[in-house]
Amino acid sequence: MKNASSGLRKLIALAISLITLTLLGGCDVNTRMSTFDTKGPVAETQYELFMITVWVSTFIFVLVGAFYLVAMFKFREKKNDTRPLPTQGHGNPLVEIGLIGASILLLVIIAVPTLRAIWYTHDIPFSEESQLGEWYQGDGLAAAEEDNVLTIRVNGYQWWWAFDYPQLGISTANEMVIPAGKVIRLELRSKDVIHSFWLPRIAGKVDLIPGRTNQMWIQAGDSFEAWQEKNNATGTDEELRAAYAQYLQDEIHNYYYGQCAEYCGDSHARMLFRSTVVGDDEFADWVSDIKQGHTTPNGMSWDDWYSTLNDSPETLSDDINQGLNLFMTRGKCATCHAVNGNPRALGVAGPNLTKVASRLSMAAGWLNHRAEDGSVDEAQQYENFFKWIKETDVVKPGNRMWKANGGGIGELDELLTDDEIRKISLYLQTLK
Ligand code: HEC
Ligand SMILES: [Cu+2]
Repeated sequence: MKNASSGLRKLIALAISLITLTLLGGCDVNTRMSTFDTKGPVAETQYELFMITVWVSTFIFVLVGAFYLVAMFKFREKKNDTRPLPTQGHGNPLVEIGLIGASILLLVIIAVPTLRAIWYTHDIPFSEESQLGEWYQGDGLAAAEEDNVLTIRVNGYQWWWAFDYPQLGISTANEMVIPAGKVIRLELRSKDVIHSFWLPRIAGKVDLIPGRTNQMWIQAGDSFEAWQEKNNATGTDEELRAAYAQYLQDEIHNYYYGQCAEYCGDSHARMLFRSTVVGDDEFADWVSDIKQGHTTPNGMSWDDWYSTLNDSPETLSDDINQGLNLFMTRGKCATCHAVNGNPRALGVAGPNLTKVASRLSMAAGWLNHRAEDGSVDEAQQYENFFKWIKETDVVKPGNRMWKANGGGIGELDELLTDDEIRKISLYLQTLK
């Protein structure tokens, strides 16, 4: 009986070890949201701090484990053991004070770099190269802002993100476009409950708290100086600049994955976001595209389009014009969504849809239509738009497009036919 149960116990222990090993095999440090594969000084500082803590903890673990094992083997009861209990070393002042001292020392070893990292990631470093006047060649920059770094206001909503660029007069949603290698200041606010901004490979995490403005800074990739130092780069200034530009191009320009990291209600797990890191010129082009917004599908002025809609709507009979019509009228879309250029689409309760068709995901990163080569998969995008409008509550339970305080599209089933949803989706696909 005794033998059978100890055999069973061994079997269970073996099974647990095997399952654990198999599960650990699933851990991959090179995933798209890995904190081990850092791309910038903030995430790197946080990674280094993490590793210090890991080493200190490992040291304690090994030491305590070793004492434990020695005690276990040396003093274990043997067959026909007649030895008395070993002497009990309870309350030895030397040992106790020594252990307290050692604990304090280890905590200090962790505390000093922790405090340094907190200050470092909070205070925006001075960087001449990052001043807007130095690198931003696009439009809309006030002279007073030339000495400042780019500021982005991150607004958390249940369950999506608005990114405002106040110095440039633009807003976007869910996909934050930023220039590579520049220090950027983030102002973090929430419109409802507490959220948390986490862009693992670049920086994380700072909470967005209602009624409060938090601040952090990020930088995708190293600064020129830091890059030079790390690579011991030598050469003429021109060569160095070219090599640095190449580094940004090859290693930093990319599409990064982020996530709300503070439980915030029904669809918290579906509150993702993305960040596209681009070069200075591409960034300036993007800003001017957003500023300019969209024209009417048939190239009329917006005033003409609206008077045609009034006087002879039958002339706006193709799918795209009808899609726009539905977007502005029965679909109620423009009450919550803004589309730059369109003077009557000014809603603010939902994401700004300017250039929404150029984004590689939608519904705060939950529906993906990024093809493998990094371009928009248009067939998938159409499907995503359609599904989102048709059954937004299924895609993201509880979301505020479906269930607003009055005015949501929850009853849309009766309002729009599948054919009308098709037209709206086709119209949305023109917003690129
Ligand atoms: C009551 C306000 C409201 C109305 C009306 C509304 N929306 Fe939305 N919409 C939202 C909100 C809020 C979100 C963000 C939902 C989320 O991701 O949690 C959203 C998200 C979207 C998105 C995804 C945008 C992105 O960047 O991920 C699209 C596209 C969209 N809506 C299209 C429409 C269309 C088309 C209509 C009309 C049929 C419409 N919306 C009507 C509030 C609204
Ligand atoms: Cu959230």
